[in-house]
Amino acid sequence: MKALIAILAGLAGLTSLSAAEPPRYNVLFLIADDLTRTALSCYGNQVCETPNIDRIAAEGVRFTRAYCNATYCGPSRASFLSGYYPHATGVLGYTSPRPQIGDRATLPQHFKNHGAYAARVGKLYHMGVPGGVEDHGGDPSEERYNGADDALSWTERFNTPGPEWRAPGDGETLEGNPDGKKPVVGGNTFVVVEADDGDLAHCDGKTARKAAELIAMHSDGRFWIGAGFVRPHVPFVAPRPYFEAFKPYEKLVLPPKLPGDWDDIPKAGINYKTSVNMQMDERRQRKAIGGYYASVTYLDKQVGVVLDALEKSGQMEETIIVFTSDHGYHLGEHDFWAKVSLRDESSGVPLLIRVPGKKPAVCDSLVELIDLYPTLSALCGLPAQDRLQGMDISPLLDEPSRSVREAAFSVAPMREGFLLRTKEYAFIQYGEDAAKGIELFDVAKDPDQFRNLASDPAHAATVASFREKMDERLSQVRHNDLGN
Ligand SMILES: [Ca+2]
Repeated sequence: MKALIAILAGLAGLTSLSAAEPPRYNVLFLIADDLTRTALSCYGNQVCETPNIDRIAAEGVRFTRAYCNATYCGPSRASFLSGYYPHATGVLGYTSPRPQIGDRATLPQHFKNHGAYAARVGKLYHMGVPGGVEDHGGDPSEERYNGADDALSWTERFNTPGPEWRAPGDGETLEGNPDGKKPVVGGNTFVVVEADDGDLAHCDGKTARKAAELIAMHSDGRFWIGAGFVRPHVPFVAPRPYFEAFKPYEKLVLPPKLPGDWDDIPKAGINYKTSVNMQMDERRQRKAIGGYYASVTYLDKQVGVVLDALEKSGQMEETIIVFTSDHGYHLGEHDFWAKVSLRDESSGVPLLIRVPGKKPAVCDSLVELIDLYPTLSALCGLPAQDRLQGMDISPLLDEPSRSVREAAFSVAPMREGFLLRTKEYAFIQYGEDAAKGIELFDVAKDPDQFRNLASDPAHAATVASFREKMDERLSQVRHNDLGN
């Protein structure tokens, strides 16, 4: 019987492949690196203006409660591109998911298998920034520039190395440099460079132009083009004019600092980068925000280049546009900086989906990046795959007031941290048995997540219920067809 089922399943597979129709739409997949939604004007930022990203928001659906499935590059990208949670594949670091998924198709590969031209420009899977994208000369197609890429996902792929922290200009190392004697350095370090050269000198300018060129070249057939930008990941490098709006840096406002803020945070919940361990005084903190915003406005300009190319190609009404980031970022909230943290600034992501013919809307449903694979497949009429762990959230595009998930689930493997985020609460535990601490925030009353209610007896039942739900969620995630 089993054999018969296998044969029938095999035949069904063959039929669907032989009857493969090209996808109904093109997909233009735009992804930033380390971009918190709080930095975008379409999400309410009053200082950092992002008119091009806002264009997508104005014509598409803007998700206010979208969460990544892991709060740093490697596992987040491996997850939403493969369609499996980090604890399903075990990809918790900076590697490709290919060894774990075998010959199963990734998101772009599914489109490729159904007749689309699938291209990567820049960073889609993990690439070290700046280390992996620094231009050391030679041909950009050399293997050393591919990072933790997955060749099977693409018809073609293009790397766009740039000068990064070595860009000529005015640079300053803000992190670990209290006496100001350290020169500008590489690595995952807070460095600001007000660069002399223009847009095209840097990675994202090259990524935008290459993506624009590919759109023009492939306007007569279906495509899935991913443009992966590296800003606003550190180093905060952008051409000089992008910094002007944020100067003098002294005028930038820091998030509120509460005395004793860390007293109710478990040790594992203190982020890996803080104002304290980075030795950044308030001048440096303000400049870090200015450098980040300059990087975001530079990124926004490059997004505009790609959108203009799409418009010019005449494909706007045949193309789905997605804009997102691999995870969010702290800009000094609780004196935390960067990613990894499971609080909203770091686990929340911008998510904009524009589908031709659908009305612009704002959607407050909880959604996850892992939902993108089944959703884009459904929108383009490609076969659904039961094995995928995300949900098809395309019904939300027609009925944005609906809600499809009770909770979003995200992880910070570096901290053994796990998040369940409902509309009412953020529940975070450290360790699979929560032995390293728990945080519970009433996000309706305390959106900035200042009061940890985990040890409040009045919330004991809520904590117990979340503990159970977390165990269930992890068990569901590990129940899959990968056999890991
Ligand atoms: Ca990242």
